[in-house]
Amino acid sequence: TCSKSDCPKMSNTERTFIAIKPDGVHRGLVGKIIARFEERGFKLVALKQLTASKTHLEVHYQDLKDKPFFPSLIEYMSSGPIVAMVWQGLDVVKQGRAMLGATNPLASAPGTIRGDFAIQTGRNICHGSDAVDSANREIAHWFKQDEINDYASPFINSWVYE
Ligand code: IDP
Ligand code: MG
Repeated sequence: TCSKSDCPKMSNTERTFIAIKPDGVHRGLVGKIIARFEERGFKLVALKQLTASKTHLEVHYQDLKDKPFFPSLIEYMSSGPIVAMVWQGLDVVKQGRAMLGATNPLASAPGTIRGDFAIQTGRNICHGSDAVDSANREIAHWFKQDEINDYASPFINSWVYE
């Protein structure tokens, strides 16, 4: 037996909210971004395309409402369709952030999504939750309970985790 923090079998139920922003959709990067999470071994448990309302985005980005870029951020994020996803797996919140790269693509390492596909912060193509608490809040904000698929994946359980 092991405790949640050191036991992959017990802690691989962590979930994060990942979104492909309107620029990522327009630029045809949906497949490439999904592929990185699939190839890593994370499990896709929810996915939909939607154009988000400004009100919905103002709640999503509530912590940034006093920033000077907030109005342009809401404009950008509501300008076209977003692909919203929930990915599940061991340490997926932190790993997802690492796979995305830094907020400013110019500071993102090659090999990260932003480091490979983006240049400016205001067009950084993807979103990822920054902590387990915010992930849970964001998942509940973007998905209804019955849009999340709680399915067993024996292949992942045996061949991604030991
Ligand atoms: P994150 O997306 O890496 O978590 P946050 O600081 O939470 O970064 O900011 C949310 C989003 O707001 C960023 O991904 C980016 O699209 C936008 N943003 C953040 N800082 C700036 C800025 O200085 N100028 C323009 N847009 C910004
Ligand atoms: Mg953030």
